[in-house]
Amino acid sequence: MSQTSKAGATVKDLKPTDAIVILTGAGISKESGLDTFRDADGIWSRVRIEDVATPEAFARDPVRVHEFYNARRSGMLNPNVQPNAAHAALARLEREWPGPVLLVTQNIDDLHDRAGSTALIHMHGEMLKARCAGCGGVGAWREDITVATACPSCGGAGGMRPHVVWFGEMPLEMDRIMAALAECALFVSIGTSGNVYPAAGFVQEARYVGGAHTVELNLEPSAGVTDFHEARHGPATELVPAFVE
Ligand code: BV8
Repeated sequence: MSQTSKAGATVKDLKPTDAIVILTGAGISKESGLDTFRDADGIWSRVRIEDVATPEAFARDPVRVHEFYNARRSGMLNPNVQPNAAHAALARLEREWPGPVLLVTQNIDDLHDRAGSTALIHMHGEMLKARCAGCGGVGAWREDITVATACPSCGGAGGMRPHVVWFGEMPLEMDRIMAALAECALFVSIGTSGNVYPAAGFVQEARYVGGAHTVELNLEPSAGVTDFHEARHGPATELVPAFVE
């Protein structure tokens, strides 16, 4: 990434020691074949959050919640689902930018990991990990989970769940994220509709606490587009490599 990005003067001149924080959402994985949530054909057009993505739903109907996540997990494991040019560009930025780069994703897929990003926080958890409600053990997980699945750590059955953050649950590593937002010089939000908090509030934290220059790269204006210094709209596989160059 040059001293000023492709956008030239509109993007603050960054010093090589400057820190960059990037937030991604479901839109960055769309061109890899994974559904978003709030687009017309999105996940929440087919199921209600209250039925499949809250602790109350899991307590009420664990079979239905397991079916929902088992279907999404097998979709993510489809060999046709591969990291795209936007994931690759962000991994390249981490390798090539001399200052700190932190990638915070709302996504529970492993496409950033497979693209090579390592300074990476999955704030809403990871689909390819499972957690035991009994002992709290977390481990890699690629098979279906059912109410009969026993925990590989404690042997208890019935408590295994996807290691994802449901609505009403605290996102992961929030202290580390807030500290990074308060220190960054550039905040870039990619492929998110800006509807889910606390992630949707990160731009304000970066801009007004961190003094960062803030950029939205999204297919269309997000709910928080007016919070950004600048916004570019189009597919992530075009916008992100151009921005990172
Ligand atoms: C919490 C994991 C507190 C599971 C998910 C104010 C402050 C704090 C909380 C709240 C608040 N107001 C309301 C809340 C509660 C709630 C919330 O935000 N509700 C919303 C609906 C109003 N928030 C929470 O519950 C959070 N927890 O606050 O805890 C707390 C405090 C103390 C103690 C305990 C708890 C937890 C939220 C996390 C929920 N889990 N997912 C799963 O994935 O199944 S959220 C879910 O939404 C996904 O993680 C997803 O990533 C996330 C955000 O969606 P997006 O990624 O933005 O996807 P979306 O479809 O919406 O948009 C896609 C965008 O991409 C679109 O703009 C589209 O135009 C664009 N696009 C499409 N194609 C492309 C593209 N862009 C570029 N290129 C393309 N090709």
